[in-house]
Amino acid sequence: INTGTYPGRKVRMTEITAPKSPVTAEQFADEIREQLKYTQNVTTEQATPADVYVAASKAVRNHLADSWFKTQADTVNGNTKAVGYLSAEFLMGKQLRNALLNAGLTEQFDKAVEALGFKVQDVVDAEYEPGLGNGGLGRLAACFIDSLASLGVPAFGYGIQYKYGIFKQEFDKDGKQVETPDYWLANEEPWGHIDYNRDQKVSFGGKVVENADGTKTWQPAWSVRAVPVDYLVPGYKSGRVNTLRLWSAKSYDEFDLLAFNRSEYMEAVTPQVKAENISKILYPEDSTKVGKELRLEQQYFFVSASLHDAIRVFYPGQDKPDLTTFPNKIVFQLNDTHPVIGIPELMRILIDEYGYDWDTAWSITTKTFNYTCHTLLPEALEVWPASLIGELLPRHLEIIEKINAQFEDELKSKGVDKNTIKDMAIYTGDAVRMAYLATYGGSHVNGVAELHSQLLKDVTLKNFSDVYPDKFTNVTNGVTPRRFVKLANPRLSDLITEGLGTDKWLSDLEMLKGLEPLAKDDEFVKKFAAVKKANKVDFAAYAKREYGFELDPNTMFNTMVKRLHEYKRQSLKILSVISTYADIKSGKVKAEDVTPRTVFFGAKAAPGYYLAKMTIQLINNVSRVVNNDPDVKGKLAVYFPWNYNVRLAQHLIPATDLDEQISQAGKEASGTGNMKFALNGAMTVGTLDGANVEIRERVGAENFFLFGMTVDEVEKKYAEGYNPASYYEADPRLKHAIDMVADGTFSNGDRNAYSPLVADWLTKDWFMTLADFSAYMDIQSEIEALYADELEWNRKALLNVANSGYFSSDRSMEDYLERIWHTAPLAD
Ligand code: F58
Repeated sequence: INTGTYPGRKVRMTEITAPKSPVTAEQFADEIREQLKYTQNVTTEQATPADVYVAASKAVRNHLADSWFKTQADTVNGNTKAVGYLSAEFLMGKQLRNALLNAGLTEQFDKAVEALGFKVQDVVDAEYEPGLGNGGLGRLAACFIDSLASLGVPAFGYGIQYKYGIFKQEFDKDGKQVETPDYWLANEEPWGHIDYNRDQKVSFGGKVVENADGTKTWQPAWSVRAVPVDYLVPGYKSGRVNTLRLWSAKSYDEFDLLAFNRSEYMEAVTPQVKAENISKILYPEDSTKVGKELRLEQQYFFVSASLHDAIRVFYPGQDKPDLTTFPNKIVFQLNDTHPVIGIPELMRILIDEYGYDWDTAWSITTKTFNYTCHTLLPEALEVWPASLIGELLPRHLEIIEKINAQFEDELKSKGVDKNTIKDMAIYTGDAVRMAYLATYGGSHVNGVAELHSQLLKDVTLKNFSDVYPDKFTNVTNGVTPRRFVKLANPRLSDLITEGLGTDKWLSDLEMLKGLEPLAKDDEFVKKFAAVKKANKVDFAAYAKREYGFELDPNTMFNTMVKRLHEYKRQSLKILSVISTYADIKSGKVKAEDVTPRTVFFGAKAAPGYYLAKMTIQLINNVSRVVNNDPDVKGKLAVYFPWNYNVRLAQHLIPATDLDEQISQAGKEASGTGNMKFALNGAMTVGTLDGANVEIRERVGAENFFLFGMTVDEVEKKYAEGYNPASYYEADPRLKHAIDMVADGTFSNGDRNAYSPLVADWLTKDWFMTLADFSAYMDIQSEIEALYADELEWNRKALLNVANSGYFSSDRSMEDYLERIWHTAPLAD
């Protein structure tokens, strides 16, 4: 039942109706047989687990079809505004288990597969994980569309179906990262439906001509065909199924006949190659600026197709729709700066394609868009050379210039001084600042955690916040409890349900608070401890099977998983591991005083990011040396499972005792791994950065291992002039650890192997790893003392679970609904 509050905090459906158990296991087995026979064209006897995977997936998809059609019809015909989530990345993870859960078919599937003579695990393993995102930003988009569907909010995710996702990571014999292409579509992919009949044309290049009546006509030089591939996004027990529409680029001209006739085969296929290149590859987050033209083409490609698609959906068959109502039909969220070209594109559509005047178009556009910023690093805010935009999108550059002129006038009329106006320019004459365009061109701007949003207002976008204070708001990130608790951690889910006496917490995660009294119940805490232990044993088996690792589940599992970046400070962790290794080996710490630990790293480095790749190499070689040293056996081990992805996260997070969130304060916008670990009963060692601040506030300072400088202390140190070498000299543990990296201990005696890394630490260390090292080492004794008391450790870990309900992406969505989108779930 939709509470109908508009706008409202309490938007969650009060009564959640589970889909009636739609089929029995026997019927579901028949449906799989049917799919095998008629769409896979194999008999059950001939079928492989991969065939069964495809057949079962299609059968599940069929179960969702009616709800999908109904949701679409209600979305278009109802009077509830929809949400369009524009994102260059959706890091979905595997689909089958999630779809089964939300379709209420999990048990039927398990039984049916066995009845057909297959192992469930083999069938589930046949799914290849789509990696259409780099990290946190892309995974967040996936959590958000899951939550929107689960809340019953009508929504479209719009993005790109890259042919190659994030690269596959391997390590060579020297421990270096090697990237290989991720061709995830090599086998049949049953989830995406390619809809050739709902295509859009997207054009590029050419010139703009002025007509006699003063209007402008863009005469593009070339076009590509954007074909949608639709993914169903089923809500959990909401009866709603939304759409994720990922665009694939196709050529209009299969090949150039003239060229082909001249037997110039390569030239003949050039147009096709050029067009299809657009959706060929996901950009790996990169510090270098290569291939930027293609990136802008990608951005415009999916945004233009999506805006036209929304008009098609909401004004079906209308040649002259009244687009002044567009912002009442759909509100678009710009997931970082990547889709910001949508602002001038909507202006162009309204003015050039539908004949609106500038002011009307501007009023529609600003009401339609909102912008989420995900970073604090100035270099990550996109700035496009005006020449590039001019070449690729000449009409858009004109529109951007005009937006900028209007903006300057507005600032002048508000009394903003000349220099500030210059600093705030959207268009500098040479470049276009996409974050500024988004801030001016949309209704709201938000950061992704309290601290981040505050820093956006105080630093990154200060001038804008001074002039438009009401635009700025915060929405703290969240994660979906369906994938990251229910699916990833079935044992903990069962225990939570037992403790609360209901499983309703899966759609109302604040209910976890009800576990708090149970933290006083030693018997319950012991059950909680047993869950963690069983998860660790499971992970050991998984790691053996997938990676050949020999793990000891009786050691503390200590994990640091995230993209490799200097600001995240994997260096701090590895230097501490080296220091501990040296202490155990030298006998400085007595063997009986050592808390046995297994340290896990998971991280991909951007292919062009030199120091990040060198850090990976160092970690791998520390792992090699430590794991082969009999002096530390049973006390310390280091593992770096390659190719960290959603699947590995789902296995490793539930098995982790201690999570590392150790970025330099003021650099991690939010983090979402931190939330997943807390929800799965890990303790966190972390700095006051991003959402760590809010996690600590909620779980209690006494249940969080805080260390390191604050944002203010960091700023002060930058201002004073930071000298990392002084920390190296002052702390003998640090000196010794760095010396070991420099003296060849982890490079078979080669003293040059890591010299760029060592030189950076000693002379630059921009993210102040060395300055926080002592505090980080000092907190380890606190961590180890608590870990020695198993019951107390688990009590605190349980309190982390009980108090992390706020970090559900359902709550994030409610905050967006209330503060930014001003819409609500569909009525039943
Ligand atoms: C991440 N950004 C933030 N960017 O770093 C993290 O703190 C936050 O929790 C998360 O967003 C969700 O808000 C992030 O993942 C990217 O991956 C970009 C992708 C495109 C290229 C530049 C990096």
